[in-house]
Amino acid sequence: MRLLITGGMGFIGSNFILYMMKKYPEYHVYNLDLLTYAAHRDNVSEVENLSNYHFIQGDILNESLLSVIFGEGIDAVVHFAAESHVDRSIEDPLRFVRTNIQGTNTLLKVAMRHDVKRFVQISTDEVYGSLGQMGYFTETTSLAPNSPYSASKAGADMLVRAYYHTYNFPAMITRCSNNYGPNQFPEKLIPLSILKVLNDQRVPLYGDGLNVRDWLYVEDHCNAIDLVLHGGTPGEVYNVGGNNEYTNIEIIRCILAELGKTESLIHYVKDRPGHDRRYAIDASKIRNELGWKQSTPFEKGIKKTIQWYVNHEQWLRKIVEGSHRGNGLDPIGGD
Ligand code: NAD
Ligand code: TDX
Repeated sequence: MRLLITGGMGFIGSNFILYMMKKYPEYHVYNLDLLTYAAHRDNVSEVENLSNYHFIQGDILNESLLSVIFGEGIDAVVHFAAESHVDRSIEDPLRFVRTNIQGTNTLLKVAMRHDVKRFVQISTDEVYGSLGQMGYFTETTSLAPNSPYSASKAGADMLVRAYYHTYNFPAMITRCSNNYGPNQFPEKLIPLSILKVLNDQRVPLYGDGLNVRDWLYVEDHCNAIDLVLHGGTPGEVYNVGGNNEYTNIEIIRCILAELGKTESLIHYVKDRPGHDRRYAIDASKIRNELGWKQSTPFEKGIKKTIQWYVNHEQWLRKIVEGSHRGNGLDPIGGD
């Protein structure tokens, strides 16, 4: 199998590469990543010298570069590359339209031209909008995105759907809840809070701190993607979620307690505009049809995650210094 992974230097993509190369040592993995601010070269250092790992620095919008990569005989694509942070999307929606919508279309177009056999679009529960206190998102819940980020992901999902229906292109979509674990860029709630607390700085808590997210350990997400890649049905959507609903203040309190710090570090700040109140996923379809199950309880996953950041001070320092994307790169094909 020759597998193209886009966005493999980011958080989930890098965890997926490590997971796949361990589980399927015979696969050839091609990692196409633009190396934006969210990428970290150390994320895949474990595999970078393997002869079946190939890194290409480049843009998913670069059609000629994509043609060269697909010309290598790519069988399947797992598409992670995206602008992924809601707060940044509020500042600069167009960047999200460009990467997430236009980029996905370019990738689909070239993948189809090269007769790719499987395509997995990594989407998000945020495309469904916001829940009240009750209920869960299912695969048939209407899309109602509320941020420029989730709108751009919904746009990409609609293109994937259209390529399946119009051209019979064998694409599938996964929609996952909030991930946490190693390699997550410290702009997202959990790594940001860990970083702040480790430095005795205050943690910004938006609004009343009672918004709810459904947290999933990243390795459990990787396992779900693996199942969809190999056993999913083209044209189908699969929700993936942890059944780990916590308010944001509960998450921050947990991190403070684990690191032995007091609640004086909690800093209530102005709410995020359009802030979704609650996300919660019904994952019964992927459990029943593909046999997926979550294996990391939140209590265990959060401890492992905090310990990872404590042990990877160098990884964090590179981000602070701005050297995390590496130096002296030799981009292939330009972008
Ligand atoms: P991330 O921001 O950590 O990583 C994104 C990666 O994509 C980076 O390495 C970046 O350099 C790369 N990239 C960005 N623009 C690119 C372009 N034009 N061409 C090539 N590469 C480009 O993101 P993440 O948190 O790992 O999320 C990965 C995917 O999973 C995204 O599609 C996101 O929408 C989705 N998702 C994330 C979560 C979550 O909790 N983080 C939950 C559900 C779904
Ligand atoms: O400093 C903060 N303070 C705070 O209270 C930050 C960064 C966030 N928050 C709140 C906002 C959310 O209610 O914490 C919650 C989680 O925020 P994020 O980590 O920014 O994640 P979220 O907006 O829920 O989106 C994430 O999950 C779905 C990812 O960033 C998306 O890529 C994914 O699709």
